[in-house]
Amino acid sequence: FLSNPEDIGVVAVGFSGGQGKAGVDAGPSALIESGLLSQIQNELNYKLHGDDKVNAYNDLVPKQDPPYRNMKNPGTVSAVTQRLSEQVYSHAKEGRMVLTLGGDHSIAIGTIAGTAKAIRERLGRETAVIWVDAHADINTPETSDSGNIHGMPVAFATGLAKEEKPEYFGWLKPENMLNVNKLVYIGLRDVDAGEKKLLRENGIKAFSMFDIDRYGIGRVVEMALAHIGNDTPIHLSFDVDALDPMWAPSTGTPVRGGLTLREGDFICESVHLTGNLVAVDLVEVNPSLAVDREAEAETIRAGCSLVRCALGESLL
Ligand code: Z70
Ligand code: MN
Ligand code: MN
Ligand code: MN
Repeated sequence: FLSNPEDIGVVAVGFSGGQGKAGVDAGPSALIESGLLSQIQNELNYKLHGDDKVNAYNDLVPKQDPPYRNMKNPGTVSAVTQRLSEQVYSHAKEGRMVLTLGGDHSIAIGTIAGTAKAIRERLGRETAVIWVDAHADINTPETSDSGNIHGMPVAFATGLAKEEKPEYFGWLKPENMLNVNKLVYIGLRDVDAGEKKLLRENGIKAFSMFDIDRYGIGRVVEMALAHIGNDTPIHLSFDVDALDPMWAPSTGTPVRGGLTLREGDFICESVHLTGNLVAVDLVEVNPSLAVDREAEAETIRAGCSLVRCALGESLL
């Protein structure tokens, strides 16, 4: 194991500033209230570090935060992800696996920055990222049509988007960065034209829903793991909208034709089995967007299932 198998640091990030819909900031409390952390502690027997209080980061929100390079809320997202990167780093440097509950996917700028740095220092290794999502989230500020930073985290994490100003992600240093060769996508089906160009030009490995239909989820995961290489520390960043809206309807940008819950769980189980998992993000659960209570509960149940599978629940 590349992190202590029994220790987990939990960071609950009640943050929605990377996109425009209210409510995704209530994702972590919904997951926690449904019993996720007590299951991790009492059924999966992890020792939990950190508290179960949700970080709102209100103290970090600037009074004024005008768009910069087309980004919406740039100062807020930068400050929150910088703080989050320090929280994640402090767990990961102690050898704990880190579980981050979002929040919108912009927060992965902070989680990846934190794990990449800690793993470099602790193990002298580069971290790989498995990004499970309907979307590629690799727009640069200039390629983005929406200006929403939750569509840009991969560009900042890899350095494809560069910025010097510390208040606008200039705090990201080489030690926080992810190598594009250590990135692999699973589940893509709604990728912007500018993003497709970035994926192509940078030779980034991506398995779309087409590949999953063609090869099956088993071979796709096998190929994804082969790409990043045996024995490489893995950060799993799971956007719940990778799942079909049948399983996860309560999310900001549902896209039909997605993963079944079993396929999502299988990805998580497979990553657990490598023994190389060092961090997990579960993001974009937005309890307030469901059409009814059942759809909300369904989405929360799916999110909890994914996390438990990544922590080894269903393996005998
Ligand atoms: C689009 C953008 C996105 C999630 C939507 C959408 C990105 N490519 N990510 N929902 N989770 O705005 O850049
Ligand atoms: Mn998405
Ligand atoms: Mn995403
Ligand atoms: Mn295990």
